[in-house]
Amino acid sequence: MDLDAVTKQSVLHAKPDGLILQYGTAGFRTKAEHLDHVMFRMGLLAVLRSKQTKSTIGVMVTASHNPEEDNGVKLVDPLGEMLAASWEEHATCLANAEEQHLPRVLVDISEKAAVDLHQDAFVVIGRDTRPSSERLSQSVIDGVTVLGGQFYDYGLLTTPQLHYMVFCRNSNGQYGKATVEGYYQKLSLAFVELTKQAFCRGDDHRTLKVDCANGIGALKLAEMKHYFCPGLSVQLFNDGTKGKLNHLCGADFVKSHQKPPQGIEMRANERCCSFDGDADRIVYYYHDADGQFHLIDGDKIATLISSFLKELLLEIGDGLSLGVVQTAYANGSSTRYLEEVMKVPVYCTKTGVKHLHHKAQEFDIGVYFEANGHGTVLFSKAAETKIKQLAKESEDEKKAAKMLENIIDLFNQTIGDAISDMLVIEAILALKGLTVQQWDALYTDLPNRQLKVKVADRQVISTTDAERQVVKPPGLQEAINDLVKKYRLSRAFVRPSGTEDIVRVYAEADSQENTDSLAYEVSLAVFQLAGGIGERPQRGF
Ligand code: NG1
Ligand code: ZN
Repeated sequence: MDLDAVTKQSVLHAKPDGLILQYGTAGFRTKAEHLDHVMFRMGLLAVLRSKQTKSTIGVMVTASHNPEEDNGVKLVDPLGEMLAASWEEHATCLANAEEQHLPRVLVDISEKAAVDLHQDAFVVIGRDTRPSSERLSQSVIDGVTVLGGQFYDYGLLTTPQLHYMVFCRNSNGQYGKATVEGYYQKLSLAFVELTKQAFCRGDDHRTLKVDCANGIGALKLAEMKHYFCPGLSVQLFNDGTKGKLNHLCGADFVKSHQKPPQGIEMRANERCCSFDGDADRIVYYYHDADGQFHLIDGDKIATLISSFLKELLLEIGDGLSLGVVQTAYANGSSTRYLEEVMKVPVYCTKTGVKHLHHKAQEFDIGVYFEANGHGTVLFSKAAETKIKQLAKESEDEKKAAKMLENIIDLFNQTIGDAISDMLVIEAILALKGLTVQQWDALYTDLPNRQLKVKVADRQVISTTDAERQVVKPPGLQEAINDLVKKYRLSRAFVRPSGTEDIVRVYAEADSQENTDSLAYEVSLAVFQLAGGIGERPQRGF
């Protein structure tokens, strides 16, 4: 390591005094103007991680569903997975080191992680469409080059595409070709194969309206959509030509406000979906004939997908295990439906896809989705081999096994991917001949509400039991228990956000009115018992 060169370059990417940032559930995320030094340093860290793992490492510059003025960065590990937990700590140390300590921290990390400094390093970089992203990804490149790493800059990519590229490069092309064209081809080939039967039945031409959050998803879908024709035609809205990224549109807006995005024309019973700003989340929705809005979130997506997979597994009768992984934000009705009606085992983990991802890896086939629409399906290597080598005795078995093979190719096995999830959902709806209303009618969501409370220090709250119970500050859980008891079918929990400086409150109950009251009362309890600041929570939204 040429530490003198690092020191010299680092001055050009100086850390603002006193700024402390944490590598959280989604990497570093804050206002773009505070991130230049973090980007440079993540370039340095990616080189060390690459040397240590002797693999290609990814760096993605994005702040996903956050406002356009924000930005963020996360590292992608060799198998296209989130960065290992021990390296999150290294990332935090490196990002917060004062200028003069930077060389020492780099040496420390190299020693602690037993990095072979003679090893070559290769880093691939992707970025979203934020105005700040291009400059910030250049700072990543400065970090990579000053430590002698090689790099390839993919430029504009969705987050899942970058994960895909990393995995392709580290699997010698076995997972696919590490190009955007390779990604399009892999997914669309699997989609066309999977839907052949549905579309040759002459079913009506299918149209889907997609709100792209004015983000990268629009550019990539526009390039890709001709591959789906004639089976599926997608119409893009909020494609970034006019509106602002994630502003009054996108998956996060639709999910949290439970209303349609601006900028999309919806007719009664038309199937619509929204991506988030980096295209790793998707939610569906429609207006019924009475003009009522219906949201189909990650929980209902997981239900549709797992029920289809369960049918295929029954057909091939092979005893592969299937499990669904959710978080505490999953609607109570979805958990009940999965467990009691579908008889599928359901597990709850802490918020953040890395937790869901790890749990899902325990099954032959692990379906994981956050309620906000981030998720995918993981097939273990053993399951994949079994499906491919199965002695197929009947035509039906053959058909089911072939479909499973296509589904394996269609799902991004590295991380939730709005494009690949959309294609799987569209394929299932077409094959099953399901309308969006029929899908929605699988179960009825319990009314729910999410609120945010500002407190002086959100870390005063600590939780257990997959974030469903508060252990600190004293008295808060008891207060929540008492409030929950006042309502029917009710549930509530609070947790400090990993991405914003707030505490999140979630409530569910038998009616929207009761849910809103419960959410308000719990917010007030947080405000009073956990050091609320600013305006007190108000009733009514
Ligand atoms: P936080 O801010 O920790 O709640 C949010 C989402 C997560 C996850 C991350 C990463 C909710 C309630 N939380 O985390 O599910 O997606 O952002 O983007 O949706
Ligand atoms: Zn995202």
